[in-house]
Amino acid sequence: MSLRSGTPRADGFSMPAEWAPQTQIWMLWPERPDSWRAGALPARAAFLEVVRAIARFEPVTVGASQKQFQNASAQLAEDSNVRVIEMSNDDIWMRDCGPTFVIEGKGGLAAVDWEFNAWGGHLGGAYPTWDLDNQVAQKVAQLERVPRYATPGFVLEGGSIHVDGEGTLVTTTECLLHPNRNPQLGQSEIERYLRDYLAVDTIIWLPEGLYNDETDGHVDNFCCFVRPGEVLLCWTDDESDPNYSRCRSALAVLERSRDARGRELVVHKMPIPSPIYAILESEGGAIGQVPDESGQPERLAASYVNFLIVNGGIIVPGFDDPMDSVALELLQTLFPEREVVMVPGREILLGGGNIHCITQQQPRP
Ligand code: KQY
Repeated sequence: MSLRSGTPRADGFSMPAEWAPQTQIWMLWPERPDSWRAGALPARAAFLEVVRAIARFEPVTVGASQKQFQNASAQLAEDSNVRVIEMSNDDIWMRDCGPTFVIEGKGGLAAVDWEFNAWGGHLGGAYPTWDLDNQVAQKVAQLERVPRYATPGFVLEGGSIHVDGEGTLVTTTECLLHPNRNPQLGQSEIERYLRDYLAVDTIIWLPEGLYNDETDGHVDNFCCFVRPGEVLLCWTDDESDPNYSRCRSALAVLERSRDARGRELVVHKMPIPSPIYAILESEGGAIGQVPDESGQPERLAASYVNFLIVNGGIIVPGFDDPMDSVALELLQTLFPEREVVMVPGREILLGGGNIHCITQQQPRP
């Protein structure tokens, strides 16, 4: 399919909100041994729960490496709403390496293929090479026979942006202005890419994302739109939590922002779970905390905001925490017309993200 030379905006395309009708969800099968413990078996079990939860609502396509294609196919064979395809990859983060789909009024669908550098390239990126992940968006676009807009040299991950589908985008300075993404560009030049490729008019810059997020503060782990004019923001009242000031700085920005239609934003607060640390669960059952460089156990960036909206449903990670039920109830209130399904989120969190990070929705134009 064609590589388009202009920009989506010039051709009448824009990025719809996640709650717009979808055709399917794209995912990638866990394999990488330095991301996933114990031969990736616990991660695959968690991943399968996510796939099956989504497949209750709409079709899922799972890309697996040539080595894992038969295994993934066998494990998903029972589910007629899931197809497995062979797709080389470096890891499972389809939100970030996959395409951002854009639609246009006459039924058109296209894919934006951002440059992907594994959250920082050689300046703190997660893996030494990322060329397979960087081809994922192109492959998805070709499989779906949709035109593709590429941004060679401009790095962006899908998890670093959220849109309301009515011209507003929310992101974080911590991520988009990080020198390991597009050091040659200033804020206004980065905004130009967002305006041209996603057709947004108003960009809300939160200072930071959640503490210790491996992505340098992806907004999809911290704050999202729940409908036009309303956002959901991670929240803690614990002054000793490093997220305390991050949540307040974000709230201050949101409270003085107007969206693209001139509306003030209603901010809903989503509690974060109690601190969760990386624990090494060995086969024999021994448990030990993984210390960081300073000898402290590593705090994981656990968040209920990392949920996925699907047709008729919300798929949200749970952490076996007292806040799980609070999060479920709040999401059910915010999305009364959708069924909220909580699936265990710890194993995917150990790899550095959660349900929103491992999925990419394809809107129905
Ligand atoms: O989008 C994400 N949260 C993925 C981060 C993965 C970092 C690699 N371990």
